[in-house]
Amino acid sequence: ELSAYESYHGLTAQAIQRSFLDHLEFTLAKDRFSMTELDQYLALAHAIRDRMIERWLRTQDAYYRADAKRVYYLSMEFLMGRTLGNAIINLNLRDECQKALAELGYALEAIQEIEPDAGLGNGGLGRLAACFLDSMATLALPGYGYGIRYEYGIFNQQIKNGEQIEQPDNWLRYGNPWEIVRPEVIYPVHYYGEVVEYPNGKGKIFHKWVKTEKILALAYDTPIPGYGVQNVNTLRLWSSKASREFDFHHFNEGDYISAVRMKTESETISKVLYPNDSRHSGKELRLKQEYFFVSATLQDIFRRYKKTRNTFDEFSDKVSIQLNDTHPAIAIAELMRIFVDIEELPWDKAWELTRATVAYTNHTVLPEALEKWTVELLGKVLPRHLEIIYEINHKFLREVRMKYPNNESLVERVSIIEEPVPGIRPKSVRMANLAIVGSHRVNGVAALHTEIIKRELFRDFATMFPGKFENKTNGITQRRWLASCNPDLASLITKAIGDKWMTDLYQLEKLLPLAEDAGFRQEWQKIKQAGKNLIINIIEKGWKGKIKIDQSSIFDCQVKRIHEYKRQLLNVLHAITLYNRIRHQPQLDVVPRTIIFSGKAAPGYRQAKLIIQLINAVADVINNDVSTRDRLRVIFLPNYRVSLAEKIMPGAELSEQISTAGMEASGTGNMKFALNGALTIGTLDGANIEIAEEVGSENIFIFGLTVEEIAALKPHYSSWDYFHNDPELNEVLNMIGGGYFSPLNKELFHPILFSLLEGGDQYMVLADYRSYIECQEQVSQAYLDQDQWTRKSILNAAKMGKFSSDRTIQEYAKSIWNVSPVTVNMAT
Ligand code: DL6
Repeated sequence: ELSAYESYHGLTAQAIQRSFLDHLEFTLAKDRFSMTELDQYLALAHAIRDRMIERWLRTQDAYYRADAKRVYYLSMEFLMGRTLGNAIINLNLRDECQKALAELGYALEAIQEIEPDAGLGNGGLGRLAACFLDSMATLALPGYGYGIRYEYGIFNQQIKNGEQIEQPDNWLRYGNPWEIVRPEVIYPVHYYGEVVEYPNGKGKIFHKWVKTEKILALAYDTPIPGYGVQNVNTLRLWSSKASREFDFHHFNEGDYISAVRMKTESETISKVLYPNDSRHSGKELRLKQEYFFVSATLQDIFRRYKKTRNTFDEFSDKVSIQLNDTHPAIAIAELMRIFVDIEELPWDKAWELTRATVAYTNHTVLPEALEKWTVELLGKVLPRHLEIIYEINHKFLREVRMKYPNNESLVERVSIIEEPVPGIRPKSVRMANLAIVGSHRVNGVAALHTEIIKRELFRDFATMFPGKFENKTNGITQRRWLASCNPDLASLITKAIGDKWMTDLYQLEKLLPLAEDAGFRQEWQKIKQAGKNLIINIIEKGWKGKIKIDQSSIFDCQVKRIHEYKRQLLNVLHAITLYNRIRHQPQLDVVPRTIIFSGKAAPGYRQAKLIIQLINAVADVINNDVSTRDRLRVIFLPNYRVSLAEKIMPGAELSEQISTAGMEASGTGNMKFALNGALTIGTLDGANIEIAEEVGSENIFIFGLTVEEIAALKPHYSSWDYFHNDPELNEVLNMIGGGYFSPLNKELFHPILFSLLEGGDQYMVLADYRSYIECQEQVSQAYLDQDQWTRKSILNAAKMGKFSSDRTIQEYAKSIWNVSPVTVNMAT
């Protein structure tokens, strides 16, 4: 018999089984006859959660007792995916869980499939935040994630007649066993109203923000277990609630219906994630969301700081705030408002503390993604913040003018306020400029990207503040992206070199000599094949057995958001080129390929949605052509999400990273693929460059124009020349334009052709076409030598040490945050 303590805390199969059965009965009120699959998942989730609670409590206590400096990672997005499998890995409970469940006749893998993804993000930026949380906990750093508990995450994508249809993602429908609501952690957040000035009696003017509309932010906490340590950190997400005062006021006036309506409206703030990954929406609700979580988070940070301090002198020694892009940049104005208006600190002191506390990460150079709020909207929703921003700008520009006299064009460029141009653009606040001026560090997310922001996007600032700009190349957590998603490969690796790679990914270099070991290659190859078979199962299930996939074909994968700069179109042009080659020469000896796409388009991005339609239309023609389909398949897997990515990575052989050079800030999918042994075909863009440096040019397929070549070509680039001079390309484009893939609507894809030709081909697709096709020929040739391919596959994984998010976080901790680990000891 187990003690009560054991059944909550025990790490043996027996204790986990006891806990599972207890939760089934007492938490879910089910028995083994009435329970559903959902109940199995929930019971196991609760059993695993129990095993984190004591560590979680101890962690908070340890940070408090160490009087540690905390890092607050503020992000509008946390793309967490599923939690169960990851928690089991980080608690090192996989074998015991499997055993506990097997005895009851259940399979862990099947139970994991029940969990819905927490899709509270769009793509790279949100997933990076999730990987960072895992690394902070594993490195025992006192780090907190702060964001929004969206009721609806990223939409579910369905494909109907080749088109993307968006369905709401009601992920909380069956409850979320990982979160704990904190009814006592609730803060008011204010909007609208006006600012009044009043003298403080000592000759100073104070500002008060009055007549506001108030809503409440309620905290929900999710535990973030580290691996190999006792630390369990916290992700705190805010949910909006109508305030009580607000309710009573309207209810008492007797207008019951409008009181209920207003209550619901105030609860819409945390209702839904904006599904744009790279376009600023400019909507009032989005601004309210940004301020909502920033305001609640800063109140929480101040509450925690004030528990141990009664002056603000040490604020920046105890608090570090990282802004994940400019989405939380209003925090700079809010910090100033708290310091100056509420805590009554002198402006200069407040400004010094704010700048020493805040740091900003830029994730994109696309101009359409840079946030600008019109002065009109910001002034309406946050009138005091607008005044503060004006004041920050006024003082900043005064310094600029002093340092760089008679340079009004510089002043215009660096100003936080963008002046209006009648009929063209309204007067606006440039959030990136605010973030740069108000931070002590600004970082890009890969070496090239950081160079580009220093040289181009933020050139003036980089000249003004040379020490402020740094690179922090992105990373991914090997716990999720190898140990959890590819357990067979992980155990082969561990068998060969031990398990230290779980916390020190550079250990994978020990695999290098094994690439020369035929037996090891064979085992590696066997596991890759099993990964491919898993993808085949997904495809065959999705197409109800109507599509057969050749298990020896190259699994060529491009999975990421659909965007013109990521150039899924280039990949489609290659698919059609291969198709034509086989059609024209039926006896041609080609290396069979399965080209797999997956990804969502922003619902309002018409061209991206049309690209999805084109992929599906091309897939339809190719997959139904009996003369080619044994050698070429094109597949679009619907509803790309973290849990689908986890199934694709193990079986992928070729990783498509083919963005226009200079446009992909970093990419992180590129790292996940390579870690799982895929070879990359890519441009010299983002982190691809650093991947190439690590794996060596003979183990990666690089093609296309470089950033410098693009800059040189752009001024006189004519995509028509490529169209006229390359017969294969010409044929492909004529097919798309002539309705070959859309016989019922021959003009359907004209906008795509237009963008590539009349439109000027902004993303240089045609300029890179020939180089890409030739590079793909090298891929096919290389694939013929399976043994050599496997060698390269092992080398790729072995060289991924640099791309652990543990390395990235260590760099942030050292050179931006100045935080140290705090060990949590369960024995004391
Ligand atoms: O830094 C994470 C991730 C990069 O890897 C991608 O290259 C980049 O496109 C992405 N950026 C965004 C858009 N952000 N904004 N704003 O998701 O960030």
